[in-house]
Amino acid sequence: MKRNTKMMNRLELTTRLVSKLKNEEAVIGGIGNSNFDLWNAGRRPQNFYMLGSMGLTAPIALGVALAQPKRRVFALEGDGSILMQLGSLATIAAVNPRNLTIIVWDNGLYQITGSQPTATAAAADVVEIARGAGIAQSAWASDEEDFERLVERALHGDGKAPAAQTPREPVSIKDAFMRGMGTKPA
Ligand SMILES: Cc1ncc(C[n+]2csc(CCOP(=O)(O)OP(=O)(O)O)c2C)c(N)n1
Repeated sequence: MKRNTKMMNRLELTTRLVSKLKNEEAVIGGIGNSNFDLWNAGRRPQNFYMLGSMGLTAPIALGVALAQPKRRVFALEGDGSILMQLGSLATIAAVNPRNLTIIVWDNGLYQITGSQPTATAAAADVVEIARGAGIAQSAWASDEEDFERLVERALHGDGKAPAAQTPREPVSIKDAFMRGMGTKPA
């Protein structure tokens, strides 16, 4: 299913995430904009500002999550960076740490180096890739409220994959029903 999300502001979402962290959760900021937005969302001793290497945010976060299983850990990564290290998704799925959440800011760009398009601007779907790697709870955030709902789930859920939920995609739900009713061409 093609994603159906609204364009959102990365700094605003980072700020919404950080404002929900009340238990010294760790946040690993990826290279570039993910990092700068984390910095600007307010300094916390539990923030790790990973500078330099694309794709290392999720592996570092995995290490923190395994070392401190009682602490919730968030990785903030750009789409270009996660695309460079897709194998880490399969490793994370295999290890299956219940306390780790990876947030990918998918702008379809290598923005910080000149806004060259990434593969997600063409055909790749990061959420489908993550699901295929075995991370069953992967989901698109369709808007800011949906993002907060997913953060709450990460903070208060038990990390187990939920039973299938209706995707929050009003237009595709309506279109599918209309096709089922024969009032819209297949
Ligand atoms: C292994 C590696 N290759 C290339 C670079 C140069 N580089 C730094 S940031 C960046 C683009 C990052 O794109 P993305 O992760 O999508 O984040 P955005 O800039 O869109 O926020 C590139 C190519 C690097 N730092 N490390």
